[in-house]
Amino acid sequence: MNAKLFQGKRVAVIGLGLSGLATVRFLLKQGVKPVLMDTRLKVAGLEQIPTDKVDGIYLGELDANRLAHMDVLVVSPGLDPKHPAIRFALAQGAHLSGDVELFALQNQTPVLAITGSNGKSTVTSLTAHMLQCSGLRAVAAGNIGLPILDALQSDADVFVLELSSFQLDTTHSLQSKAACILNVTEDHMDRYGTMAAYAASKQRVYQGTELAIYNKADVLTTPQTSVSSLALDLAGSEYGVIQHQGESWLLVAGQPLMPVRDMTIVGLHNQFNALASCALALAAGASRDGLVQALKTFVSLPHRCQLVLDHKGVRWVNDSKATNVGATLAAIAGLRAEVKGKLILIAGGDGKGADFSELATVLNHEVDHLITLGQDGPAIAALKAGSFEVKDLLAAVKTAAQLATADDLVLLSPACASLDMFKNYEDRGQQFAAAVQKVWL
Ligand code: UMA
Ligand code: ADP
Repeated sequence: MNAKLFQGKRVAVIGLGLSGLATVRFLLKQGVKPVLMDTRLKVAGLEQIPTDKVDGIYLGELDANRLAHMDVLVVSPGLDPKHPAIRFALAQGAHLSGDVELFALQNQTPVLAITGSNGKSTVTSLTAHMLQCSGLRAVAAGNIGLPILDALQSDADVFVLELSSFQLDTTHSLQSKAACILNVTEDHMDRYGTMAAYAASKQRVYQGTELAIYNKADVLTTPQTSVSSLALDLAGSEYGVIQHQGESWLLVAGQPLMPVRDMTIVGLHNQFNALASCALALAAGASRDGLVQALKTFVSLPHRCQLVLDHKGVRWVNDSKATNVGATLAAIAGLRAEVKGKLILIAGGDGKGADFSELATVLNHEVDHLITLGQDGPAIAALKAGSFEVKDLLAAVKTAAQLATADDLVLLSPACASLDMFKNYEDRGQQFAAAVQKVWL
């Protein structure tokens, strides 16, 4: 369905968070007068919308009958399209859409699309940086934070889009120069129920792409449809990490690019992220010099294995963005080798229905002390004898401070979402940094 065809249709925007409000602004510009709905009774930012320009604002439980009168439902990523009222309306013939779909119908600029359970934001921002270092106007948007329909207003040569499975579920028409699934490990089981359903959602990123870039070591990322593809693997012969001039180098498009030690990001998972970013950026016209310059100057994103304090020989690391088991495993694998003393892990929060048993081996062999908090803290604590269960983050930091001595590293890498106790993962990371300053300085 073309965006123009929305004119004259009854359109509901369901969910009025960042992407919902951007959708409303976009529709108003298109001359569409949407109905606005949100299941929450209070929504920040709603006051920016002129009430006379919309066809009603309904807060609180969704009314199935009202929805059933709509032609198009633009559903926010945070709201499950399997909500009974939405399902009812779809069964009556309403069309399901989302902000990325509206973007896709309108956009004329080349797109790179990135998804995966972990590494999306790093690869999205690094790829955009590579394109910028190559002299192109690249704009990073989507799940990374800038609503995709706000990005559409920018004067860009390339859009680098971070797409969540939630966004992909309502996207049908996206065309891209290249699309990448970095990895698929368990996440969002409260929405999908099975890994097969979650992986199928991720696969949607390959629809309409000219090049599917995937992770050879992760079968769930392999394209399930016939499309030109590029498999990435640290040991690959086109893209990989090789020994060259006596040290490890990134191999990119069959040629050595630069020594790994010259990159600002560290850890094996980040070597993979670097290769994926190179492949994506080259597909959108980046130069090899641009790749090198970007990898030498990229500033890591906050809340991802970020050192917040190194004092009295103890390092405190904020990995609040580790909101699933795979991310926490990657953080421990990336950091353990460089910890001379004990590794003290703070974990727990809202597990989104995850099975934590995959953490057990690492908790028992790599982690010296485990401190847990939050709704699913007890399930994680049960995996390691002698764990400390605490009531909040300040208590977790105080407990870690009692256990820590010189050469130790205290890692907040929760393997869980933050929403049971915090506004979001940034809030959790900031509260951790503040507690560390208070307790350890
Ligand atoms: N919500 C309701 N009722 C509603 C609508 C939403 O209770 O009617 C709740 C949701 O359950 C959620 C919260 O409100 O807890 C926000 O949901 P939303 O759909 O309004 O979200 P936005 O503010 O539009 O932000 C979304 C993405 N959020 C989600 O997908 C949950 C942001 O990704 C993204 O940066 C933003 O659009 C701009 O594109 C955040 C995220 O947590 C970082 N993403 C998940 C993740 O990375 O794991 C998928
Ligand atoms: P996302 O946007 O997918 O949440 P981020 O780039 O923000 O990903 O990284 C979140 C966390 O995931 C990081 O703190 C790190 O622990 C882990 N991580 C990053 N890249 C990878 C990867 N390629 N494979 C596994 N884990 C990763």
